[in-house]
Amino acid sequence: MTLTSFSPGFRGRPRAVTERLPPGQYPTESFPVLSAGPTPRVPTENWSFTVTTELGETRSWTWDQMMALPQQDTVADIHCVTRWSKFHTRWRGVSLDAFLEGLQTTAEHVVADSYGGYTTNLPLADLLGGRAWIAHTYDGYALSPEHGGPARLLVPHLYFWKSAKWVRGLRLTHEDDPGFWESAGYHNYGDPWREQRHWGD
Ligand SMILES: Nc1nc2c(c(=O)[nH]1)N[C@H]1C(S)=C(S)[C@@H](COP(=O)(O)O)O[C@H]1N2
Ligand SMILES: [Mo]
Repeated sequence: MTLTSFSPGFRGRPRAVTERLPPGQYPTESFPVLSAGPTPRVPTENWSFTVTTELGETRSWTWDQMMALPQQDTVADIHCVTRWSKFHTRWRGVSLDAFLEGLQTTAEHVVADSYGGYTTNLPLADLLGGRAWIAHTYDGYALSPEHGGPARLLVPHLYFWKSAKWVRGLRLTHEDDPGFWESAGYHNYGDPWREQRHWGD
C-alpha cells in the first residue's frame, strides 16, 4: 500500500480521501505537535548527522554537507498513532538512499537517535527505496523546532512516531533494539494500514 503515501497525481489514478485514510484514523487540517520531552534547539552550525555501522564505521555530514546532497521534494500523508492523519504534507530534504548508498553493512535493523535522547527502531529496508528522508523544510519554510527542526526523519509509510524529530544519527545493528515508544508497548513496526498500534496488533 505504499502508493497511498503519495498524493494523487504523483502515482497512478487520483484517490478519494476516504481511500487514503488508514483504519481507525481521522483527517485533520491542523498540524499537532507531539513531543515526549522538551524541544531541543540545535543551531545548524552545530548540527551533524552520523551513520554508524554494526562494525563501528561512521559517516558524518555537517549541515552544509547535507544541504549539498541532492534535494528532493516530497508530498506525503502522515498518520499518528493517536489517530490523526494529515493529507498532502509537503517536505524538502535528502533521501536516506543518498546517505546510505555504498555503505558496507549486513545489518537489518536501525535505531534512529535524536538530539534530546529520543530513539525509534525500524528495519533498514524501510529507509531505502525512496521511502524515507532527512527533511529540513516543511511547506516551503525551514522546519520549525516544534516539528523537529532543523531536521527530522520522515518515514511517512509508518506511523509518525517513527519519524524522529531532531534526528542526529542512525545506528545500524544486527539485533533489533526497541526505541522509546516501542519499549513502552507500541508496535515494533507500526504499519498504519495494518493498524499496528501496539505490540500484538
Ligand atoms: N525526537 C522526537 N521525535 C518524535 C517524537 C518525540 O517525542 N521526540 N514524537 C513522535 C510522535 S509520537 C509523532 S506523532 C511525531 C509528531 O511530529 P509533529 O510534532 O511534527 O507532529 O513525531 C515523532 N517523533
Ligand atoms: Mo505519535
